[in-house]
Amino acid sequence: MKFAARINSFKKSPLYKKISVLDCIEIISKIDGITHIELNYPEHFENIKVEEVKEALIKHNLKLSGIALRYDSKFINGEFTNPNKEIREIAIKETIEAVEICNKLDGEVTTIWLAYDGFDYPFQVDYNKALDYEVIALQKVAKMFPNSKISFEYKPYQPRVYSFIGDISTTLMLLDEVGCDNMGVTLDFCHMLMKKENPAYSLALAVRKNRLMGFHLNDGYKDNDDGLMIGSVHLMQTLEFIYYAKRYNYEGINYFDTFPIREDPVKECEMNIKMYKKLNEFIDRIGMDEVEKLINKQDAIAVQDLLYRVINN
Ligand SMILES: [Mn+2]
Repeated sequence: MKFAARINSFKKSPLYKKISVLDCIEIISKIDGITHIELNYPEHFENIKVEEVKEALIKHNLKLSGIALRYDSKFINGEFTNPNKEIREIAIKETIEAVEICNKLDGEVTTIWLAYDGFDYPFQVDYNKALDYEVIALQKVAKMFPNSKISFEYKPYQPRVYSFIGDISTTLMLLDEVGCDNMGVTLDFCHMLMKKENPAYSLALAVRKNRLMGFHLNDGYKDNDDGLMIGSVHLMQTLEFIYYAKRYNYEGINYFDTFPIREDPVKECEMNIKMYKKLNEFIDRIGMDEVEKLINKQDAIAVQDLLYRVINN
């Protein structure tokens, strides 16, 4: 199983004072069970060279899960849908650079989260014009790198009041329109909860359209991108999500998109890995066929008995 840690959980932790990305890689390499790290572009490449990252990964025996785009505040009015053509083009250029770096570092997937492509007021945007811009930009990037995986991470809101692409169905519709096999979807557990989606159902839909590319695992109370430890709030939905990941033979990265602020980020990440493995083992112990039989019964009491078996273990 592949488990990836979030650099900023360490870089921005009050426990560590002004540490570099290379320091973070060294700390993360000591986490029990970790296999990958993920870097943001351009954020994490401001003071270091790609070659230095490559050396650090080899030295500490870690792989790169991928590069995540972090578009800065010049895109405040939108990345691919910005009303200013020049800014739209800069967004495309930065995305291309991110895929190139991901490839240089043998990363598995470049993840696009469009923080600013959305709207806040009625009459603020022309929706279909914006979606056209979205499709054109994604096609341009995806066609340039037919052998690279590029994944779209949707989020319903924050920082915009509405995102253009804010749920699983709109994402799958968008990817259909883009029409490139190398583009998929990254499912962020908190983002799904924010949209009141049931995460396992979103996973099933992504598989149905052959677009599943990445997981961002975490937990929260639904309204906000809380970034809590996995299973801490929605235990059964996390178990169900892991069950379907197994059922559909998900072999991608399990990236913990959590925000340990008061917690030791090493212990927090280890706890996430332990929890994932424990839930995974629980399903193995019950048996995939048995869980499928349980689902086919459509019996809520039998499901509650599954929860009983989780806590009675
Ligand atoms: Mn995420």
